[in-house]
Amino acid sequence: MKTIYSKEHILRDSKTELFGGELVPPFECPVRVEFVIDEITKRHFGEIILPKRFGKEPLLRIHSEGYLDFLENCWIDWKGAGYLGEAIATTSPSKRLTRNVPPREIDGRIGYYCLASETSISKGTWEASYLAADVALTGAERINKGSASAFSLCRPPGHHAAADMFGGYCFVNNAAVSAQFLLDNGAKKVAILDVDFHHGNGTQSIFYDRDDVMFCSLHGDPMDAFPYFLGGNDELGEGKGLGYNFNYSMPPKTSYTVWSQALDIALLKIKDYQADALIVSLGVDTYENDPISFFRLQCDDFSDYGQRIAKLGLPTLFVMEGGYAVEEIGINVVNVLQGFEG
Ligand code: Q9C
Ligand code: ZN
Repeated sequence: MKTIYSKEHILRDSKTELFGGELVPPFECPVRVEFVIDEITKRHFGEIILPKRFGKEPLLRIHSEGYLDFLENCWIDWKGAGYLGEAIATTSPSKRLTRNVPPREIDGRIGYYCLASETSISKGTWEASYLAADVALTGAERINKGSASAFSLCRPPGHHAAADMFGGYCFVNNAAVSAQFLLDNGAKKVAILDVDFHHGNGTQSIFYDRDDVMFCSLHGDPMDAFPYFLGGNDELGEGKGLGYNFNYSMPPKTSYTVWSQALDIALLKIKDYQADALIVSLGVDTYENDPISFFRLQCDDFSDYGQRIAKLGLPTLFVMEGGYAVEEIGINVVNVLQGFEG
């Protein structure tokens, strides 16, 4: 399997994350993908190739123009306001602040487009996010041209990003952009399997009323885990999307025995759906030693579930999402990919 990677992910190098009332160095940091590249190299796991550039059109199929303009200009506008730190939203539309108009002023704009204020916007964030989408699209194009599989080593991640909202370390929804690209280039149905520890709220919301993308997510129960306000098992889709969204939320300390039972049920849904291609939102923050998550998967379990996914026999694009135990992130990611290849 080929890996698509650009070292320019380093353009996303924010210094701050709002965590426990402090500004700390972000969990979503550049060394994450360097550890993955090191492991791919060490284990001779296939070629590493550069992304092509696809322009903004594929992003505009998923995200609103106003949102992409905001991402592109946020850092400039923030500096222009004379602020000294990184761009952080301090207020957002909410239950009883419902005026649905993007404000002119940057504090208002960033709040309008923000779903969680742990994530700071810094110089280079837009450039890296745009490039991460190209990494994903390059993988999707290979799948479209007949490859059995590809690994898009995206950074920053994407599954929390909605049509017009960033947060949870995500800006552009790489998996959603890839799914739409496959549909726009001949696929009739695409399934997205999200195995990141966190619910893929962005991906769910983007495809919630559609039947041409099935979304299945395994994640920490939103009663206990970010993103808190979406991801319940009773969210099944709406309109013609009803019956094409499935959430499998699980409690703290969930073991692989329980997690893999949920996976098997999700894989059955995907099998019955008869998709033309599968996209795996691959977060390895389900690992037992992940610093911000609470499942208990061990390194070998990642190989095992890679194998189970392969049994679907679908052309499969793996898109990198979360995983913050940086020492083991490479091992766990390559275990999934190697398990898949058998
Ligand atoms: N105390 C991804 O894995 N912070 N994003 C949670 C919990 C946000 C994770 C704070 C976690 C976002 C792509
Ligand atoms: Zn995650």
